[in-house]
Amino acid sequence: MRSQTDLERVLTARGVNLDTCSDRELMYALTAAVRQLQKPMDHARGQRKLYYFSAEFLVGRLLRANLINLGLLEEAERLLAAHGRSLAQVEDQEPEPSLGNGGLGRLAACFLDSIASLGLNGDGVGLNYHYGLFRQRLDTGRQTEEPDPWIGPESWLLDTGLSYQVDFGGFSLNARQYDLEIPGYENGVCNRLHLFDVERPAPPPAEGIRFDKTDIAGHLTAFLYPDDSDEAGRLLRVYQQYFMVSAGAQLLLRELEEAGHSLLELDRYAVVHINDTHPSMVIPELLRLLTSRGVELEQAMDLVERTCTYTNHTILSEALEKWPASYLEQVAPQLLPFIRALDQRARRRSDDPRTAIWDEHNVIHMAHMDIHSSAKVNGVAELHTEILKNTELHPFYVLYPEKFNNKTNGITFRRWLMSCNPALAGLITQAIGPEWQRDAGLLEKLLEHKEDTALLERLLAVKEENKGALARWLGSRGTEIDPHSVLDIQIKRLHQYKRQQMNALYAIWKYVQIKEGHTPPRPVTMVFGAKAAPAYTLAKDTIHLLLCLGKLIERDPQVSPWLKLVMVENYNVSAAERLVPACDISEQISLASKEASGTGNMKLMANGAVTLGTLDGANVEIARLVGEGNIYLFGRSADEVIALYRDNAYRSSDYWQKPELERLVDFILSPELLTIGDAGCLSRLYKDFIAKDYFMALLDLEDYIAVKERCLAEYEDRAAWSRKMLVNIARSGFFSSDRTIMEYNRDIWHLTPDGA
Ligand code: CBF
Repeated sequence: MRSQTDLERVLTARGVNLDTCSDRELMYALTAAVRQLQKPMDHARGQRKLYYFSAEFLVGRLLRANLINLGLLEEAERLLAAHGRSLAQVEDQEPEPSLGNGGLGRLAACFLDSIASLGLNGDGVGLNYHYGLFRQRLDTGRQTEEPDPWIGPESWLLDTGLSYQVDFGGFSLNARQYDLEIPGYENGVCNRLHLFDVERPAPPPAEGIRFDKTDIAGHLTAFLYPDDSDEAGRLLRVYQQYFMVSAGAQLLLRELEEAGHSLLELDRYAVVHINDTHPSMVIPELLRLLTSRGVELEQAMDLVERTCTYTNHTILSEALEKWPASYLEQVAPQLLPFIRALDQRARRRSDDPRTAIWDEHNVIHMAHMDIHSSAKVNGVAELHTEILKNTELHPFYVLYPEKFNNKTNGITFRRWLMSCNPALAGLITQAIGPEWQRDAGLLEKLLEHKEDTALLERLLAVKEENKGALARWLGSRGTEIDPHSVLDIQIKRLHQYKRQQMNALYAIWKYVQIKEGHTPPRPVTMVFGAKAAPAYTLAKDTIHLLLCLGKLIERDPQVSPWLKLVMVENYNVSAAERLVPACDISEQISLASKEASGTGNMKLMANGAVTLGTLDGANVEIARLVGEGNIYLFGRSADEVIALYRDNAYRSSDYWQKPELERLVDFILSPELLTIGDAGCLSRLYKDFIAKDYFMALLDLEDYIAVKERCLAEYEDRAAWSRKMLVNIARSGFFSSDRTIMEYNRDIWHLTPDGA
């Protein structure tokens, strides 16, 4: 008789009937069973430990990912199949934790996976947002926002029963600690993501995402990035940040003391990683806690500087947070003397006012505090780090050259290839063996197969299968696409620097071309997935334009057989897992110098998409790795763009005056579009194009159209294209987050892996 597997035993013991329970019941039962089988292994005692503080952890669904890391995936699939069930259907019931916005949060999630998989002792520290960023709806022709609840009766969250008191100006709240377990890849390690929450969260808002932003006790953990267009919203963000870092710092010191270490050994046993500026207040909070326990202030400042490390993820000033001192006076007045002391120390080190923490307008610069008080500061791609050193943070680089270093981002291939694209993963394993699953660098071996026509044909066939699967999934959501068309995909947050608006102008160009009889060699499907921040009007207008264009094209019998424009509603990790394997052309078209790195570019290349992009962020490294013939580059360089800003030399109207461009921009206000769309939204966008265009879409538009057309034409040489796909997959291994984390550890954190 067949013996029961671990999973089966646990499910049977829990009384689960695999034949009769619903998919949802089965999902909850599997969640509970996996949690039970996830035996946390304690790291060796006395080890240095990393605390990765981040406002976002976009972990995605966890069932399949955890099954893979625990080595239980095949067992689960076999077991379910024996009862006529499929894991794919079951996991569709799993709500996706809404704990992040975009690249920043997904990077943090990939990093936690890699930290555990490399056997490193490192936990995440964040907040338990109940309704996430928001759930996006597009059914009214524009974006509307709703709460995105994800915490169910049997979620992955463990209530630790621990809590920490956080004192705000005038009142206190308890931060309750919930944990998500993060198993490493087949190594028995299980780290944690600590998510702090208020004791009595308010129910979801009655309508949309509007709620009383002054009700801190109820709403502190309701939403990620609450609307900050008014002061109450900005203050709420500061409350959130202080709540997260105060609880996290208390947890750290408790663990340090429980391990028997003295506070003076903080830097020896702990690393506090500050992921972007949201957790920056951990610096003065640690100073406050250390001095309240008897450590001298100067000594505490030295200790904290040796303990903290900081990553900068953007040069956009809107994301380099600065808070009026008056906000901190209200939220956490106890921090102000420590921030003042840090500022005075910074001023003793440099008399350059550009490096001040507390400026003459009574504004506190979080990134400045991070740089002065961290042992290391890094950017997230080579170009980005160079821009930080030479331009944006130059005065700091002059002061602390030894602190600055680059750590090019990465992605976990376990989720972004093995899990989301099993057909491609299987094909790769057939060709080069399974070792790449532990070391993505070994994907390079695929280069030996560049002339292997059978493999190249299989590669094309796998892509077709994945496009078919995407078409079925979109079809089940009411959107039909042609799986045999070229899939041209732009999936990322909606922001003007990412230039979805430039891609919209391409769609207009293509529409006009087809109307004039220039049909493409095969149909093209342009797919967008993007959320716009609720208060970012032009971003929402861009979504509106894209939706209008989608409708216009669909209604036109002359154009619709050749062109389709689709916006995937509520783009999130689960949607990305469907889109990434199916993509032919990966749109990475930000204005050079503005995208710090990008990570979607890495996921898409690893799945055999070919990049169409500017020399921005990690695209620069992709281009170097794959070589000229395997990427489509266009647009001005970062140096040219930086010079244009410096000299205030860009006038979008100069470009708009070119008849070919004027025609495209003016189409936004054409009768065809105005009968579909909202005149207010469309004219706002139109005016922005001609009077401002801050992110210079018109600057690169002609080149973009020309190169995209060349890319579509070359797609028709299927044999040559399949070789490009192969080279992209083979060279993507560099972008494994395991490599990134090994570099962080080698140069920044210095943790000892288990078993070393
Ligand atoms: O480093 C991770 C990502 O972070 C951002 O998303 C961010 O929020 N600052 C950047 O925009 C990306 O370029 C970067 O890849």
